[in-house]
Amino acid sequence: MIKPSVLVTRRWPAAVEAQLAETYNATFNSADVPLAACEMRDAMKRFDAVLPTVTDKLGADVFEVTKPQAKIIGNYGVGYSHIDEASARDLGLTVTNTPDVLSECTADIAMTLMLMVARRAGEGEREVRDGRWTGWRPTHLVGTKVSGKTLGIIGFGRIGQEMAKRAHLGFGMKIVVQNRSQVASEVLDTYGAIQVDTVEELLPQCDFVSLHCPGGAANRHLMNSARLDLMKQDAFLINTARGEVIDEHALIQALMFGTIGGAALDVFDGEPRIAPDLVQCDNLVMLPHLGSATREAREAMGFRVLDNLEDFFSGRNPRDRVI
Ligand code: 8YV
Repeated sequence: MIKPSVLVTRRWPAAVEAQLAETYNATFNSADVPLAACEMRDAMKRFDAVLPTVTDKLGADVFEVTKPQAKIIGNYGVGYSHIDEASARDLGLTVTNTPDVLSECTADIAMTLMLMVARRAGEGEREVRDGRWTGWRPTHLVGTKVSGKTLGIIGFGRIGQEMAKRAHLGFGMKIVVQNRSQVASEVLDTYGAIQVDTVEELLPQCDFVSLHCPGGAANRHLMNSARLDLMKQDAFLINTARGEVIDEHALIQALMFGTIGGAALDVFDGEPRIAPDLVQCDNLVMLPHLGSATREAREAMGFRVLDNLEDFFSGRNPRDRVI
């Protein structure tokens, strides 16, 4: 039997690449440089499966192919707002993602960010490294207590729930959630959470707000200046979802004028480009999209793509089909 051809657009963990090479006629991107749109379009014509990541923009232009060879896009990652859904549907492509296997690690990074910004860990680290630390004093880098506070979670899917588990069971936090559909009461009860209908209702109640909703057009600038104004003046905003969910210009204003306490971001609009003014904000923690960056999660994500490919090429509906 001829092995299907697959294009892997970035370097993946070695164990997964080895399995891909054994099972498929696999082409790897040994330079690990993101493909240009024209190369991606070319890939749609030449490979049975294309395996992209968040760094590949699969906009409508990439799908302007009359007879694509590609039948499946096996995305490495749970979020897929970088793939133009309408065009993929028009071409009859199957698109899969990698949920579950990164939920715990992404929630761990959201907790890391929440603790870092509240306890001023980024500022402290910069101070120590710069040789500016003059010693202990009662008024030095005094932050905000996290334990027992109220955490608002926007988007209560798998990652949002892992965040609630850590915050509620580990830190005794009260949990308020906003989600586009009603969450089952037994799920809410597990985390002592209450659900509110709107983001407007959630924001004024919370000491911390963590974003766990999908990106894409529907949630672009969900946190805009009007909503940032609804946050408490000493509240913190955490984003491990997608950069576009926050209007960064409005966030910069809020941070600079101190209308919120601070923010912590793992994702950025137009990343890896960072808006220069963000860098000026001391009450901001920034990480370079590390949500799923553990050996365990990254391998599991790769093997989950392999599971989806196996289903697809055996004529079954892939378990993580999203389109
Ligand atoms: C991934 C993520 O590493 O899975 C996601 O949606 O945001 C990341 O944690 C990245 O998307 C890889 O494609």
